[in-house]
Amino acid sequence: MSLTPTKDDKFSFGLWTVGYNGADPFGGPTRPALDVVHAVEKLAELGAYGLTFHDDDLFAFGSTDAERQTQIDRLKAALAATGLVVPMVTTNLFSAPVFKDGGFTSNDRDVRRFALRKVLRNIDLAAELGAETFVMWGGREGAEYDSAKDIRLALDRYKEAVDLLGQYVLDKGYGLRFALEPKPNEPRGDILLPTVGHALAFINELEHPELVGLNPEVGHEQMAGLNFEAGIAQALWHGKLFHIDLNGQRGIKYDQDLVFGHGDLHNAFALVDLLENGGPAGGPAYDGPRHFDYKPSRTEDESGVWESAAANMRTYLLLKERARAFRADPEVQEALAAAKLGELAQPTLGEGETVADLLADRSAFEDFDADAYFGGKGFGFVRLQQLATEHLLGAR
Ligand code: 3MF
Ligand code: MG
Ligand code: MG
Repeated sequence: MSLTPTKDDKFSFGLWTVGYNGADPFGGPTRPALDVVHAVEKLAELGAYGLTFHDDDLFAFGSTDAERQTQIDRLKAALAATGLVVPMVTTNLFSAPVFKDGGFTSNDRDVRRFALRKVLRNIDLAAELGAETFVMWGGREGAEYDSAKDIRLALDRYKEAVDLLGQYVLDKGYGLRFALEPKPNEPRGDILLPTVGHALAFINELEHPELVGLNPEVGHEQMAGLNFEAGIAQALWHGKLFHIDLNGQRGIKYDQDLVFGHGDLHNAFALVDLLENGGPAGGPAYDGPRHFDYKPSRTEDESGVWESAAANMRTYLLLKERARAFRADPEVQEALAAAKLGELAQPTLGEGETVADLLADRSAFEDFDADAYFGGKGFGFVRLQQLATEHLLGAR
C-alpha cells in the first residue's frame, strides 16, 4: 500500500488550519498570513484533494463586495489550475465582536438576523463552488453563566435557524447537506449541542432531519473524555456521518488541534479501521472527505506548516495500512471469533420467537448456568487489544 497521498484518498484541509498564524490567548502571531493561492498550490502538491474554508478565511469580515469577489476569483483560478475541489464550506459566526453572544442563538435578535443573512450569502457561495456539505460549528452559541441563557429558548432559535436554512437550500435546489459540529466548550464556557449525542437528538426535532447530519471532531469529543471512535460508530449507525474533522488531542484539557494521531493513537487506529474496514460488507464505512482540522503548532515556521500537513495524511495512511494488516492476521481473526464479536450480529431472539417462547425456554433462565461466569468464560478482550497494539507498533 502506498504511503504517498493521492486525490483518491480524499484528504482535505481547512484554509484556517494551514493558515493558522500561531495567535493564542496568551500571545500574538508567530507566522505571517498565508495566501489562499499559495495554500491551494502547496496542498495540491502534497496530494490533498480538497480545500475547505470559512467565509472570513477567504475575505476578511466586512470586506466590500469587490474585495470579496476578487478573493473568490483568485480561489477559483487556483482550483482550476491545480484540480483541487471545495467539498465543504462553513461560515464564521464566532470571530467578529458582533457574535460575542453567538449568531443563531444570541440573546440580541438583530444579531440573529444578521447571522442568518451572513450564512445565506455563504450558502450561495458554497453551492456556486460545488460543495456538498455545509458545516455549522456554533462555537459562540452558548454561555458562561447558567442565568445568562435560557437553553430551551436558545434551542428554539437554533432550530428556527437550521429549519430556515434547510428550506432555503430546498427552494434553491442546491445539492447541499448540513453537518452540525458538536463541541463541549471553548470558546464559550459551555456550548450548545456539546456532543455527538446531543446533536443527534437535536436533529430529530428539525423540519428536514434528512438534510442535517454531523461533522464530529476527534478533539471535541476527547476534550469531554468521550470515545471518539465509539461516537463515530453511533453517528454511522444513525446514517448521520456527513463529514469528519480529524486531529489529535491529549486528554481533557484545552482544545489542542494536534496532527491526527498525535493524541490518542489507539483510538485513531480504531477510527481508521472503522472508517476503512467497518462497512457492512467489510469495505469502507464512510466515503466522504478525510478532513483535517488541526493547527500547525505555533513553534513552527512555514516549512513546519507543510510538514505537519503532510504528517496528517501520512499518519492516516500508515494507520490504514496497519488496520489492513490487523484484519488480515489469522490470529486476529481467531481472537475476534473467540471474543464472540460475530455473535453480537445474531439477534437475541430466534426468528419468530416471541416473549412467551422466551419465558418458556428453561435453558435461557432456570437451567442457565450464570455461575459459570465467575472465574470462567473470559472474553479475551485484552489479548485482542494486545494484538491491535502489536500491529500498531509494527511488531506483526
Ligand atoms: C473549532 C472548530 C472549527 C470548526 C469550523 C467548521 C474553526 O474547534 O473545530 O474550526 O471545525 O468552524 O468546520
Ligand atoms: Mg476544533
Ligand atoms: Mg472542527
